Amino acid sequence: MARLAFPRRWWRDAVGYQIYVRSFADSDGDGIGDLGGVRQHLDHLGWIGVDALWLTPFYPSPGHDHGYDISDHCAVDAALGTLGDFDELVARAHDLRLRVLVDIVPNHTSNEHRWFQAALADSGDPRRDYYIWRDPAPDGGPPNNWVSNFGGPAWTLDPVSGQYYLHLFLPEQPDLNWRNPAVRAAFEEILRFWLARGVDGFRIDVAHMLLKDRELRDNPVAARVVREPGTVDDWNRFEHRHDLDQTGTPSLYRPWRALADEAHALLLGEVYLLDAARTARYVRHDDGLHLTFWFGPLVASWNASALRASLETIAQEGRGRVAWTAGNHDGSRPATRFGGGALGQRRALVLFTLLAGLPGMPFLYQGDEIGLQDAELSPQDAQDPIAVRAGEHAAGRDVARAPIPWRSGPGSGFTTASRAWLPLGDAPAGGTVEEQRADDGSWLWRYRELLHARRSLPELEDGAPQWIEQPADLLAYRRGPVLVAANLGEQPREPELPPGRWQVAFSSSRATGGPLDALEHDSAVVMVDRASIP
Ligand code: TEU
Repeated sequence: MARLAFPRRWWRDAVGYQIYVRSFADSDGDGIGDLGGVRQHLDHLGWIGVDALWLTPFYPSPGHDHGYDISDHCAVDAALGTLGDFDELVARAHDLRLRVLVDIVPNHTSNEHRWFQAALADSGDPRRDYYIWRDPAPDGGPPNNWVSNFGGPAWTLDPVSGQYYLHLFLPEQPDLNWRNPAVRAAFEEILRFWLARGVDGFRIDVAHMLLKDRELRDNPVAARVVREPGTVDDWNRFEHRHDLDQTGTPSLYRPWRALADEAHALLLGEVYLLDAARTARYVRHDDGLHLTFWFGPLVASWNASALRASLETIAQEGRGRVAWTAGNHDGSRPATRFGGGALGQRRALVLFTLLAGLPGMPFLYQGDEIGLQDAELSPQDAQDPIAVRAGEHAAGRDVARAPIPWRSGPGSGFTTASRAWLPLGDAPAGGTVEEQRADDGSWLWRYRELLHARRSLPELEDGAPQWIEQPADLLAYRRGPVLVAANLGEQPREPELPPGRWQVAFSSSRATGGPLDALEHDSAVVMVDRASIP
């Protein structure tokens, strides 16, 4: 597969876009989004002005965690297409100068993966040691107190061998043993496979979780038990001292980095730690990951000083090696989190404007560019294992996974099937991509204007942004001749601007071009100092 002649570090000025493949577009009428559907809608991404797309897992999978339980890393799930479809998608994306990132899931496999099947069949098989097995505790129970991210114990008994295996997610997602060199070698092969097919990088699932404490010591209890064990709250009852973010984990990526650098490919980690210093360890060294996601904005409340604190520390620690995101397929959408309706949509754009000016790579999650809100789903529609297994409808992640409303009418332009895998819901009037594209006052146009303004900014240094003290509810930072300011309050307010001839290059709420008097409530601007530009 031909590779685009990219300059090194193509992601320095790039904007990413996350595609949850099952819900983006269905090209074969089975109600499930697929690779063909992605290919057919690439022009949408080019039009908005993104540079790279990240495809969530499309590999063969029994689907217990919708693709994050992989049974073959080097193939395409029949419901989502073929390797030929993947090649066509990459070729078409490259024609449009869009880079393609694929999701790599190294923490665990599906229990149906041939490695785990071999491990189950014969405890003397070398692949037994690809996973983490332990004898029961003296009372016959699990070997330690670790719990699964999705609730319940992190250990399941294999009755045949009498040993437990570890799974920090579902029992159908056994954790790999990254202390085994054969596992490391196997993943280098997987990377080589996709690099040879022309991918431009990898988003690495739970990149901080691969190594576990050698002695599998108990985790300290962090909070009192408020609910019965077995709920999704189990995870938060512990301090995760021994089951994740172990000392050697960042350096596991050294050989990956060598492979990626040779191909000018990006390594982007999902390091969900919410601690800036610990997160930055994964990108601090030139043999680590290139970028890490920062999830502070996903848990932030609508408060200027709290938001600034979350962005400031990681921008400092991460030194430009940060991927910024306001939403993804694992939680509530920003427009809903920040109040819902038009107010929530306004705020989501403010947040994205703030993220888009920081050093690093901003990512949009599909649908956020049209101001999509959480889908309203009834418990019987639930698909997410968190909702289905634990009966935790409220905690389910389906709300952000509903299919994209491309246009009005049956199937919403997503599918020709009579039912989609998750209900389509009714897009509010003017809410579809087609309608918004025809209306230059729409959210879609504003996101596009932001990305186009960003592209036309003068070249910016990677150094940490300089935060400028502001009146309450406002926040602002400067990167040389560029300044981003936001008003999170309910009243219009004038921001404090440093000396300069500041002009508005983008406004989340009004026309651009002139100077700035006051920032409307829940609005943000990108400004350029004309005095400092030749
Ligand atoms: O998510 C990892 C994950 O569960 C955390 O980031 C989670 O959001 C955090 O701990 C808050 O509780 C990734 C995928 O994005 C997700 O879809 C998968 O289910 C999971 O890994 C397992 O592969």
